[in-house]
Amino acid sequence: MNSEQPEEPGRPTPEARGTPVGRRVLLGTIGLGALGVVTAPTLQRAMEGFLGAAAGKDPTGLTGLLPNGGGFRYYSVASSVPHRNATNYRLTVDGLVDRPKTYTLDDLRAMPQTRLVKDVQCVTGWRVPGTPFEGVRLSRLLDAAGVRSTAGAVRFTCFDGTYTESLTLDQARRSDILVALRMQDKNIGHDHGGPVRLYVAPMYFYKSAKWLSGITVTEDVRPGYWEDRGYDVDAWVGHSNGRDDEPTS
Ligand SMILES: Nc1nc2c(c(=O)[nH]1)N[C@H]1C(S)=C(S)[C@@H](COP(=O)(O)O)O[C@H]1N2
Ligand SMILES: [Mo]
Repeated sequence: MNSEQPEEPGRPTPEARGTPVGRRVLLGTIGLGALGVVTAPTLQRAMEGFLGAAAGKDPTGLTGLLPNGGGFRYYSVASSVPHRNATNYRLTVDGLVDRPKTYTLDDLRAMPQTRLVKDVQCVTGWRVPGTPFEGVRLSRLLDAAGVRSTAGAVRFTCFDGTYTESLTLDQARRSDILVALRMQDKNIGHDHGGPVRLYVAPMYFYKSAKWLSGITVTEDVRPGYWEDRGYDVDAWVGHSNGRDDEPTS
């Protein structure tokens, strides 16, 4: 069942603007990759399908009230993701840098950690208030690598083999963007993208790539996974993807 409910909407704009583009059409556009939720709670999805049908979309945040393990939905566009731990996790920083480097989990843990507590907001409407994230500032890793003057963007790759994200270099240097090791004051577990995920605090949660394995400094922004499917590259909460509501924090 629930075949009309993609894990993420394929293209936000038509729905956000009320154009009657059917989800079946969107699913056809997205293809099989988007269907691969690994351990999504079936009941939750069924209820979301029900509520989604009743509420149209989910501007009310009704589905956010469903029991789903701390308010988070589990999202993965890959059907299976290998597990990585302190022994075999690696993060590579390369591209237009003077000093490419590969970090182990212990390397990252040994660096100064920054803790931020803000609302998490998915572009589909669900929100988890006051969620702590902790990790190494992305800007610190970029500085350590020595970004070249020709660089203009940063591209992120993931060990799920599928998901990608990107930021402009100016965005990437913000102090509220972390290479996160902890979430909700625990080491990030596999389902939430552990052991290391990106955390882009000021943007919708799809920017926060899970299972982060590569940071490549590039000349230009290349749209990421969801951005190839219609979402904004500059995903500022409240100011993008056809939404004009303000974030609560
Ligand atoms: N590698 C990877 N990162 C990803 C995604 C994904 O499918 N794969 N989904 C994104 C989306 S749309 C959201 S809302 C969040 C969900 O994070 P969570 O599973 O920890 O709730 O991860 C983002 N990062
Ligand atoms: Mo999302």
